[in-house]
Amino acid sequence: MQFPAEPFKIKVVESIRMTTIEERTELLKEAGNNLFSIPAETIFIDLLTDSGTSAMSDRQWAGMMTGDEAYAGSRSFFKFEKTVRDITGFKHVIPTHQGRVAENLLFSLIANENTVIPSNSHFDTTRANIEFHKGTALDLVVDEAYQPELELPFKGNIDLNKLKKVIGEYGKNRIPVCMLTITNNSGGGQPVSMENIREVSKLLKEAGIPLFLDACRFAENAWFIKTREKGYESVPVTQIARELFSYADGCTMSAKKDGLVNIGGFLALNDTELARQITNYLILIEGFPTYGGLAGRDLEAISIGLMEAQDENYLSYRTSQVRYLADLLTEAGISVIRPAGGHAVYLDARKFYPHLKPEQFPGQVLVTELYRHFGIRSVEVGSLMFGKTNPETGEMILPRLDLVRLAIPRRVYTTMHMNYVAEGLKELFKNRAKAKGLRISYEAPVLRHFTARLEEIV
Ligand code: P71
Repeated sequence: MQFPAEPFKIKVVESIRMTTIEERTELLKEAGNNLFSIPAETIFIDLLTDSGTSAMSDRQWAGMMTGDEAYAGSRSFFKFEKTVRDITGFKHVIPTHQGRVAENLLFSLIANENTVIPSNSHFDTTRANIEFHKGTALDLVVDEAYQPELELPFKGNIDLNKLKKVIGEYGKNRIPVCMLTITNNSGGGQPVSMENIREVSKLLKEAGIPLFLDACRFAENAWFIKTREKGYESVPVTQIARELFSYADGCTMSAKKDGLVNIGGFLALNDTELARQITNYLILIEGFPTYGGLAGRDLEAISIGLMEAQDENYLSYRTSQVRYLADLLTEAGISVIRPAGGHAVYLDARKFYPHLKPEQFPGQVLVTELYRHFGIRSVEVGSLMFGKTNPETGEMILPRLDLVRLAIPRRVYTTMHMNYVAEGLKELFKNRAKAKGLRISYEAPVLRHFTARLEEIV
């Protein structure tokens, strides 16, 4: 079926409230047109992120009640450890309170000023953790990833020729690990094929370099392999997941995505000596190795969530819901990254507002207008997030694309909510010529998009 209905019924509900356009206009003014500074209560549909925003199941909530809160040796930890081992096949399982701590632990031990760490595309927090330790993070995704409208099944793949070149140039001594982000969040939530993972693993094995997966959205990636890659049509997703992990030596994971929980993560790996060192550091910064910054009940909810995320009825619905929204927009002539990603729809804001220059933040204009008129929150992934102002000339250094991400929380919104979002965007698109550009009135020296203030250019 093309658009399966939600494979769940709703047992608990949380009211959402529609504010008035006047209220939202006032709130935007107070927030300096920055949606990170808007109270979530005034948002009707929140598509800021799919991270930590999932609805947990009745079984997960039941697990929360039976979690074992023992400081050491908690029963919930052993269940969590067994689940992660069953899914990934990795020997050592180290719980963390979210994904970036797993990255911090890993790169604290293996990254330094001599190291170069390639990936298809590093996520922001991964890149930041590598660069914090003075390492170099390289994005080697296939060139097709930079062509938004090109419809290909695996635009998250790493370019094997680029990787070969990097291995030839730096070698094993300077490359402590190669990463693959599945799915590739920074590149539009696009999946990596099994063939690509297999080939990368082969290349790296020959060079003696370990492969780590940034596995936040491994289940969505496995589903795309099942539905798009030849030979996997009738292989169960659990088996596909197991196979893709089998080509790697370890993974970092934010369970806030395909763990279907509101907090949690882990690092899993085969290298016993590295695991020992990481565990010692874990005790210093997170907690004892059988809870790692989480409560026993969180470990219980993650164990259940990781399995539910691999349920094929759920994955079919999940990816179809995202595609459904992308298709409605495409039909209306609105440019989005094709094909739809696993967790989000990415709008091309320069195409949406062709009369605005990239210096006028077309993505942020779209984000503010979507909130002002329809109470929908999205996030800009473009000139505001990645652009930089040259401190000497005042000139802006701009990224290749101005995107707006509509990230869909898991099991939270219905198809009717998706229709509402599409209708809102169509309305904005009709009136697009009226939109005015923005300029920055305050920016912090780093990660400016979180706290920047912007004003309308009149
Ligand atoms: C997303 C997030 C959450 C986020 C994080 C930082 C700034 C803005 C939004 C988090 C990821 C991710 C990948 C591929 C690691 C993390 C960090 N994504 N890898 O997309 O997508 O995980 O948040 O649990 O620390 O909105 P963490």
